[in-house]
Amino acid sequence: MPDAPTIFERIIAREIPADIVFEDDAVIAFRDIAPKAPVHLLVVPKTAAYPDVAALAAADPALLARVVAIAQQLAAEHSDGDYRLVFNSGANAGQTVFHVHAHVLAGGLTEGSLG
Ligand code: IU
Repeated sequence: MPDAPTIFERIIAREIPADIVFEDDAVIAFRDIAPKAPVHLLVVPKTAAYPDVAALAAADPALLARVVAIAQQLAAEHSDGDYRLVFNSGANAGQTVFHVHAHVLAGGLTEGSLG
């Protein structure tokens, strides 16, 4: 039996609301409901086939590249073009939704930089 739909599948199906900022045939992006930065967007491939970024990279690198390109485009549209791209992978790294997604964090990121 397939796994129950994740919250992102329900957002893609418009079963629950989200503040959608981008959508095409393969990808959707919306504002994170609990923002960790002035701009905090999630870029989500519509397919539920991949639980994390490594699975996506192995199976469909072109789709991962599309996610990154959309993240860059959205950072330019919603902030100054600079951004942090985060893929939590695994519960011990804070992943709660096992449908691959990129966090795009932008605006006021000077403090807490990993660099
Ligand atoms: P994570 O990398 O799996 O931890 O990210 C899941 C994110 O999904 C997290 O930042 C939540 O705030 C966010 N989110 C959301 O934007 N809308 C929702 O309805 C739910 C979670 I539930």
